[in-house]
Amino acid sequence: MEINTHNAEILLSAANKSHYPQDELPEIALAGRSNVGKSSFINTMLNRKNLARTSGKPGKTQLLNFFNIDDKMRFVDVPGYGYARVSKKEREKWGSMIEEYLTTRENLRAVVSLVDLRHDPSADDVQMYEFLKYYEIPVIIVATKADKIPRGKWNKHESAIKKKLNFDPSDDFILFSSVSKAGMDEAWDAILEKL
Ligand SMILES: Nc1nc2c(ncn2[C@@H]2O[C@H](COP(=O)(O)OP(=O)(O)OP(=O)(O)O)[C@@H](O)[C@H]2O)c(=O)[nH]1
Ligand SMILES: [Mg+2]
Repeated sequence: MEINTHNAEILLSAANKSHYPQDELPEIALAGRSNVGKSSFINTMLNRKNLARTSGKPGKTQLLNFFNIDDKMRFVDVPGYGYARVSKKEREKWGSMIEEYLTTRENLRAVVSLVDLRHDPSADDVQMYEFLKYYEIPVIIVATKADKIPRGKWNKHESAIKKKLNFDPSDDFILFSSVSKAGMDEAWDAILEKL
């Protein structure tokens, strides 16, 4: 598929199913801990500075944000998990919003699940991966902030992450940096393959 990735815009924000776009366009959702770099990933992939709003403040993204890409596909920016300063009630609301989207959305082709290359995956990261595997949702693991680790140590960090996730070798694993744009072409290849 030929996609003009420069032709992108925010389409809408949704709290539940009744707000989702009603058409057949394929969607790729971004999941990961708060602050891992989901919104930065979208901006980098679309060559935009701040289309998906990023901040140093975790918990910024509260709704499902749908981005239209050239009227051919969408990115869905999902609020991050594992942000400590939210109430139990908010966490539950978050959980049902994500679960509803991931388990019922027919447009969903794959989830890009982001983890921080520097650290072992959190319990939440492991749980997200297990959830996606359980529901047989195709997953692309993207290890972000690779610019913060010297190249010579990438392998070691990759192995540690795979081990902790109990990574299925048939899934994609991509080392990525929104700063250096490392892994961008590989990520596009993996995404286009899922559409
Ligand atoms: N060095 C470096 N910093 C990054 C990278 N990706 C994101 N960041 C920084 O990490 C912080 C969080 O990035 P966001 O993209 O807002 O993270 P998010 O996952 O969307 O966060 P929430 O919306 O809160 O869930 C920002 O300060 C980014 O500039 C990366 O690849 N390298
Ligand atoms: Mg965000």
